[in-house]
Amino acid sequence: MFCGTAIGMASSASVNSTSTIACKIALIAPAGANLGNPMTYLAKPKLHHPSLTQNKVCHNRRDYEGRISSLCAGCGHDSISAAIIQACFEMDVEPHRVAKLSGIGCSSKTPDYFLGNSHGFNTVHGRMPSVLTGANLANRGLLYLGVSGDGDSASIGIGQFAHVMRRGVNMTYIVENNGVYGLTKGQFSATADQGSKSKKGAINTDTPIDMISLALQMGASFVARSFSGDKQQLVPLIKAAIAHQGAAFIDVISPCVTFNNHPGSTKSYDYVREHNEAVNRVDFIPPRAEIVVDYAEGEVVEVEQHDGSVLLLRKAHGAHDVHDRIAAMNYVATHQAKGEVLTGLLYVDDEAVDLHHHLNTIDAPLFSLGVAELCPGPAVLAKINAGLR
Ligand SMILES: Cc1ncc(C[n+]2csc(CCOP(=O)(O)OP(=O)(O)O)c2C)c(N)n1
Ligand SMILES: [Mg+2]
Repeated sequence: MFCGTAIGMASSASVNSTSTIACKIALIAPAGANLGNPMTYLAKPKLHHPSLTQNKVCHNRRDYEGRISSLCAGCGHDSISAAIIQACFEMDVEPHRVAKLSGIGCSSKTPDYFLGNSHGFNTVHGRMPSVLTGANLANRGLLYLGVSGDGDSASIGIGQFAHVMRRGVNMTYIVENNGVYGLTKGQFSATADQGSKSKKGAINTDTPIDMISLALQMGASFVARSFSGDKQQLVPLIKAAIAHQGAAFIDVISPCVTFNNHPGSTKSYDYVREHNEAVNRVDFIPPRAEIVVDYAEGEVVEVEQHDGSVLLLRKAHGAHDVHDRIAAMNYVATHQAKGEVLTGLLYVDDEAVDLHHHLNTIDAPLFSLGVAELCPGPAVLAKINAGLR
């Protein structure tokens, strides 16, 4: 079902072709490249410094990279890719155990720029959640990473977004939120704040959709917001979301340097830096690792997840309880009314169960089942039919 590269991104041109494009591509191909399948992208050299450290599954950080990004220099989405790479390297994730899925948009292109050795599926615009749900039901043995944009998830894909959250699909769902349709030249998206200005000066009159509030309302069991420019906050949040056994959602404000990084935008680097209200800082402690705390007790809350991992929350504001869904919704709404961007872990249900639990599905991935398990025989079938008469 999956292939190592996202569908639609690999070139199918032939080197035997006399076309100028193919010849040019062949000229820039690195030594050792497979010239039977010339590339329309720049390949990263495979070489890396010998002193690069390896993690517990014998990979160095570069093994978690993908192709060279074709996004604009300074794009927040590239920082999110770097955070995903760091989180997966530090968590000793085996790349072949990850399935990364996306929709359409600059944000949805990014799975090509990280985890090049993982499974990838670039779906139709806004339809990633249903493909992810199907893949997850077929094979629960993989780690599912859904990557999407505010247009992909809050406009065309909003129905799919709502249902994947309420079903509790075990996944990490990241929205790279820039408030615009970056790929199609900067139209306001549904997350653009009312009254915010486009690059050309138009004012957005529509009420915004807040993805965090929607995810909380729809039943997501891990909800966080972060900023692409704050790796210190984002990396542990991604790790915690990956370890979470349920629907984990992270809304990452990710400025679009080309279409939405001007005064009047509420998704620009300057605006988010000035209005970032971090509710807590998360330290992620993997299962069985020793917990070492170097700050005052009382400011720290421990949250143990199903897999034994522990989240140490250093609270910036004593009042917020991350286990209280309703309080989180109020907290987000109150800060939003003040024009502040609330970041950090906002809600977690450490007892969360996922869609497989609700449906009581078999533990084994479907591909591993043989005829005996899939076809119980005529006697069982007759009994089922009799029960329906
Ligand atoms: C069915 C369909 N409708 C519209 C489009 C045009 N389109 C391509 S990307 C996009 C919006 C992407 O916005 P977002 O998800 O925010 O991604 P960004 O580029 O901002 O990262 C649109 C409307 C499309 N590709 N397919
Ligand atoms: Mg966008």
